[in-house]
Amino acid sequence: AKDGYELWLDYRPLENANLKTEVDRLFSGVFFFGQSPTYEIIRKELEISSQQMIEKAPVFSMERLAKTQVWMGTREELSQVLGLDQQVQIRELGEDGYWRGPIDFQGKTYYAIVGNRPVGVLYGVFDWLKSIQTETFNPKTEKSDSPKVKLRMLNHWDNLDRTVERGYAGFSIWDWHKLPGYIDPRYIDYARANASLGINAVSLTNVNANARILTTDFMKKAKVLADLFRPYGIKVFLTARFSAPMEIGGLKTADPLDPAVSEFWKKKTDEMYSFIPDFGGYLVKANSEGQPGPHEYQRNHAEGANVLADALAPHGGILIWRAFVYSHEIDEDRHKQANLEFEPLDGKFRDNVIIQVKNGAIDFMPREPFHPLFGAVKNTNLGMEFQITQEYLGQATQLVYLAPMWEEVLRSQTYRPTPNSTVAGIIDGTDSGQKLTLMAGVSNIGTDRNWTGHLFGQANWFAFGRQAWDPYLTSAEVAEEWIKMTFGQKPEALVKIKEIMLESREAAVNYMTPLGLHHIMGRSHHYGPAPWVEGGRADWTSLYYHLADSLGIGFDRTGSGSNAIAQYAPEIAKAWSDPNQIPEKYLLWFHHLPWDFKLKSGKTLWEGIGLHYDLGVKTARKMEADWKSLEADLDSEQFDHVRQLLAIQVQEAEWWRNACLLYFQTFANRPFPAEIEKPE
Ligand code: GCW
Repeated sequence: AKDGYELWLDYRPLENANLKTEVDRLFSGVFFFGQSPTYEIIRKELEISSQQMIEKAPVFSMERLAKTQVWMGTREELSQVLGLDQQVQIRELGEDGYWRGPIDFQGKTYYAIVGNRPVGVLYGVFDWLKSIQTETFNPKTEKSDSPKVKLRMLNHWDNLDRTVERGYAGFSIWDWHKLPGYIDPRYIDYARANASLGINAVSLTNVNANARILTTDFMKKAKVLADLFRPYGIKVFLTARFSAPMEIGGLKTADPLDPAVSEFWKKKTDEMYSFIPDFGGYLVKANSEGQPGPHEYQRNHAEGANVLADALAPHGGILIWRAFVYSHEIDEDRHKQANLEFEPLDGKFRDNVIIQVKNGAIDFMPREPFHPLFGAVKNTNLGMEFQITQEYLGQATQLVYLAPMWEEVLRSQTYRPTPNSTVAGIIDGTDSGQKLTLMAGVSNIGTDRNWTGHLFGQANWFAFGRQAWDPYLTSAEVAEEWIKMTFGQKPEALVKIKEIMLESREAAVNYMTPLGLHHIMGRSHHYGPAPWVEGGRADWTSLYYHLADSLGIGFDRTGSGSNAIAQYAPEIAKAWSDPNQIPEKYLLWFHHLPWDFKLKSGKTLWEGIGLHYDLGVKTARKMEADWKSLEADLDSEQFDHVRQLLAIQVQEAEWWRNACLLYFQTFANRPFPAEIEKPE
């Protein structure tokens, strides 16, 4: 039975006889043109995969020609056997790209996997193995690929005591207590999984950072992980607490313009690089939700970020500064705060700074319009922050495939800097022109045997990596790859599982927050519905967001309200200000409307809300029924795991629908539409 530990690298025995013969032949003679720790890793991956797929060890040939079937190496290493055109073509694939395909040489055809660096070869090998796993491999065709985003990064919100903020899959996999002496084999499997997707950077620690992360003892621990990850092409980043100069540096201030403070950051950073010569850099959350930052000293975000950026620059390090800033002390729509603080600073950040922006302006809701910072600045590097862990999307009990949500955000048209610009084009540099590009995902990984709690959480880790590599992939093609690699090749299972995945996110939006509703989850834990929550900080209550009363519902962010809509390009601001023109999925995000407002369907707003919640529940039930129909096709342990969780998901969907509709009815004072199941 399968417990999910192997992730998508669960190389199943090949059933297709032709493919098996072909793989057998190729694995019988693999030759490396050079030497590199990364090639050792490739050898190990071929050993694991070959044993499992064809029940044989691969043969690593010692001679370039006679016994060899497959050539591996960099463009330079293979230069004698590559044609000139091919060399040019491969060079253009850049640092992380790869080419794989047949090469004719002295009357024999070899299969070659070539990169510009060993890590490119590694990516090529993983892609090759994937093509075998998904039965799409053809030794006669060539394929080349290269990532569109430079930093493809996981952010762990892991605390030093191994608790994980918003983690639903057990504890942190980083065992700081036993480091640096003890290496958990899981670290290696983690690196393999990431490298198989092209993820090349990880921030190990929570953005709500502990200053101890920057102490010498801790650096020694982090160094062990950095050394382990290096041959996989993965760089380590750490979170820096802005007040560290006081907490661990003995200073009286953390004022970024104080010379002693910049000296602290310089020394600390030099020390870090003495342990980790290719250290990635720092990730900082400042002046947000009570975290310390430059505002304490009347300095702005640029002044705060630049002091750390200057310490990193001589080493080639990068400073990632988050745009998730808001404070209840500012009497403004929370939606507006990031733009209010960052737009005036455009051009003031150092070149090695990236501002990491959440996909939407509020907080990882089931659906948000794209963040208005994308497109609003011209001379600032912007990176994307997605949340893989399902804080607001059912946590670890619900199957919600997030790729359609990310796809929706990435394809959103920003109209700036050019009329055709999209969010993807801004973060990958094609529209923005920025060279330093980043996509980060808040990890859903923990100590659970299957890593992510819910087996389908693995699909979100997988999809994040794939979309970070190529933001233009469709969620459907990514789902298909993952399904085949996880469940095998049964066509009926493939079709049904794909359907379940592709409808899951819209289902969650429907039974949680349809028509632009947002942030009506339970206070602080964010699990389950609680549209009635009040008290405490205004912007942490549900009432702040839905504003239901006897007349209507929704947050007016148009000119008659907070006017957050004006932070978007004029094309958007104009169209979306009209409740009859705005896409209905964003309706109540921007408009406060009467309960009898007419929707495109001809139904009233009140009826529409009821129908959406009800549809969400019905879709959840359909997902459960479809899954149950696959019992004979699936591994029993995997089947049962997901079956039980889907039963919980159906209950939770009903809970959401019933709670929200009964609560909103106390304001709307109208009967439920006749076609829906009555909430109770
Ligand atoms: O989504 C909110 C979470 C906090 C988190 C914060 C952030 C790390 O509820 O737990 O803190 O966002 O992104 O900084």
